[in-house]
Amino acid sequence: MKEVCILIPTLNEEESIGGIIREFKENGFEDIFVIDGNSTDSTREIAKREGARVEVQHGKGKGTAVRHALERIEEDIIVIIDGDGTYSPSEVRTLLAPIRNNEADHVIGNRFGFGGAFTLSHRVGNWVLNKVFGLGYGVKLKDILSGYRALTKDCVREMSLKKEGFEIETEMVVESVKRGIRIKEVPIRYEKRKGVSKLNFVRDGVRILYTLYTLARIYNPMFYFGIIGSLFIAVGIISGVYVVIEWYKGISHDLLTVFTSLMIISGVQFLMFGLLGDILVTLQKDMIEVLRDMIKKK
Ligand SMILES: Nc1nc2c(ncn2[C@@H]2O[C@H](COP(=O)(O)OP(=O)(O)OP(=O)(O)O)[C@@H](O)[C@H]2O)c(=O)[nH]1
Ligand SMILES: [Mg+2]
Repeated sequence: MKEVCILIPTLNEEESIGGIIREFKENGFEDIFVIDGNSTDSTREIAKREGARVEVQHGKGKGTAVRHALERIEEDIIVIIDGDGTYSPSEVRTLLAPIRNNEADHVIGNRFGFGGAFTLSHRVGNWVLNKVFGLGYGVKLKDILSGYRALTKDCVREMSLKKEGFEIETEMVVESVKRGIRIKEVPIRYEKRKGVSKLNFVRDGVRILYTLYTLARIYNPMFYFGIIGSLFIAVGIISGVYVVIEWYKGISHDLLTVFTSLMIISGVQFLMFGLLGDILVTLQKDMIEVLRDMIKKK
């Protein structure tokens, strides 16, 4: 199947990479591209021996590696799969089906579909990040961070990807939503990883959360400014309640009263900024629709 390229980012995955490549080949997928992050074990040697095209990435991080590889792939469909043995190559047709049936351009393997080998912290962390995504972008998905997905080359070309680390999946999903690319989730199995994890639960979790937040600035200004505004107002309410309680006891806090007013006024201003941003975004979307219609009519 020449029109599909299987892309595998790897960093010290000698325990699993050979088996993954073999299984894809057994399923009829010959075009396999391993993008390696300067592994110090025998990942690259094994991948070459099994007949994959192997390149060493520029720079550092999974995101940098994936972006580097995407620029080099010419095939119409790209399947991205982690090289740690957690995903099953035999399920690749499940991911390709919605693209082939013209139902979607970006298919995500949903690890929660069949339960999945998650630790409690990873399950909770993923749940929180998927919920924040739903709130910020208005699209309900169950597994935005999955390491097994299929995309058309056309939709990859439309995306503007910049992230260097584990935020790359988040950026791909956000870019898809922003550009109206059709996303579909399909249930897949998820096994326990072989080898050592490269993910730092807290550091990478915070980075992904921050990415979700910052990328919403232009797409959903009310979400972006609303969070800051609500925080200001919450602090203002807490200090305000304290000031009033103390005032009833006969103690007045002048400075804290000024601080409370400032917090509430600033909070309301942030909310208004969000509202204004929302109006601008809506107007811009309407304008784009009108321009699209005009181009179609010509
Ligand atoms: N090329 C490249 N690949 C990387 C890099 N960091 C991680 N990877 C690969 O990206 C895939 C996902 O990394 P994992 O460590 O499994 O991260 P994860 O799946 O989010 O976390 P776990 O649930 O602990 O497995 C694996 O195939 C890694 O080898 C990197 O800097 N460069
Ligand atoms: Mg993994």
